[in-house]
Amino acid sequence: MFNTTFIKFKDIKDKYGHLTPIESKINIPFEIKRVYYITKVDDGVIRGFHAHKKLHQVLICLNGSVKIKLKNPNSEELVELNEPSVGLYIGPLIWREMFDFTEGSVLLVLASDYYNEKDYIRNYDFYLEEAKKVF
Ligand code: T46
Repeated sequence: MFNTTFIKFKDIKDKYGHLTPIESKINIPFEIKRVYYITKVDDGVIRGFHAHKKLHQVLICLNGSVKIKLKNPNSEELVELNEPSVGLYIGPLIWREMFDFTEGSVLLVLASDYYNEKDYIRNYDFYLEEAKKVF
């Protein structure tokens, strides 16, 4: 889907375990200004239901798995993150819904900017209006 892609990071495995390095503007297509993570999501909870006007993000499921529904005005895709060496890039004007977090799952998010509620589009009809200008 336009404006989303998977990013494969290095998975350095030795007898001591696995290590995945991530470097701003090297493995991630933007400068990382913010990091947050989502944990302890109860069964049946669906998060998201928004798009961003300008924000770029990469989502990485460090433990367990989570499903993500991605939408633009023309198409819809369902992806699952379950591997700490795989990131999901989501660019501007992509609607997202995250669900089926498994017990103990940890969803790490790297973001291109500081938190700004004004960058969120939380109304789906307004989202469609804005996104149709671009897609
Ligand atoms: C996204 C998906 C993947 C902050 O105060 N600072 C922050 O940096 C963030 C991300 C959130 N918040 C506050 C805003 C809300 O009061 O934390 C609360 C929960 O945020 P929200 O309902 O937006 O969480 P999600 O899981 O629906 O969405 C989050 C991100 O907000 C969003 O940018 O793309 O994860």
